[in-house]
Amino acid sequence: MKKGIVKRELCVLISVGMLTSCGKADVSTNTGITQEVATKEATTIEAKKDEATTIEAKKDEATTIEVKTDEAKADETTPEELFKAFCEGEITAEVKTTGSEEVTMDASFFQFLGTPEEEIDPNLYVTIADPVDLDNDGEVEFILENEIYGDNCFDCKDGEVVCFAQGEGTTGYCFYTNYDGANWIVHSDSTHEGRCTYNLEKYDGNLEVVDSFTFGWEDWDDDGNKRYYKDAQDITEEEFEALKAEIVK
Ligand SMILES: [Ca+2]
Repeated sequence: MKKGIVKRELCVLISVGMLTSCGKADVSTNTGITQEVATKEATTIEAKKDEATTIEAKKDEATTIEVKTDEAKADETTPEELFKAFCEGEITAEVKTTGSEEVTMDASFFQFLGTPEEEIDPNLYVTIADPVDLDNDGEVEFILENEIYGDNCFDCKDGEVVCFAQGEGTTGYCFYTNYDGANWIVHSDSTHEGRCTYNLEKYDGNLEVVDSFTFGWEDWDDDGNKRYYKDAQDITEEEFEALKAEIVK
């Protein structure tokens, strides 16, 4: 009997113990859930913070991209588009001079195709010639031809139009020629008494003159007794004629 009572008591104790332990388990589980929720919330807040930071970063990135797009637009304007914009008066051209002052050229100075015939001034009327790599850098330059002054030469790149050579009238008629494997800009004065000169300049892609020479003849007394020269050297008439034939084609 005693054993039976002991067993029952043990059973009760075990049951109570289980209940108690169960109760404890519930409490601890609830606490665990609460902690878990708190942790999750914290994680969510952290994630949202990260997200906000990411959005801010993306905004910055977008601004950077926008700025870069504007820059790219300027860079991506093709030489043809730049020259067209100049001819249509949308942008001005910088005139390359030997001085330090800034000189600009406005296409409204010129007369283009479509000018009424009665308004045409031969000093101002220009025609658009085929583009040529005038500075020997592999990219073409653009030319406006005038009957009296000769060529106006434009380099169009990096969002800018630069007029680097132009005619100065009959004492400096401007044209280009291919000589000795390169293109050269020529200024000539060949229609006056007493002298005839050809001044050649070879440009590089930075519009710097990398080579130049002058040749011609002088006859200041106009007595038919000409002195032929190339730079400081005297040359023969035949040498002059041969050189001229190579330059003026
Ligand atoms: Ca070129």
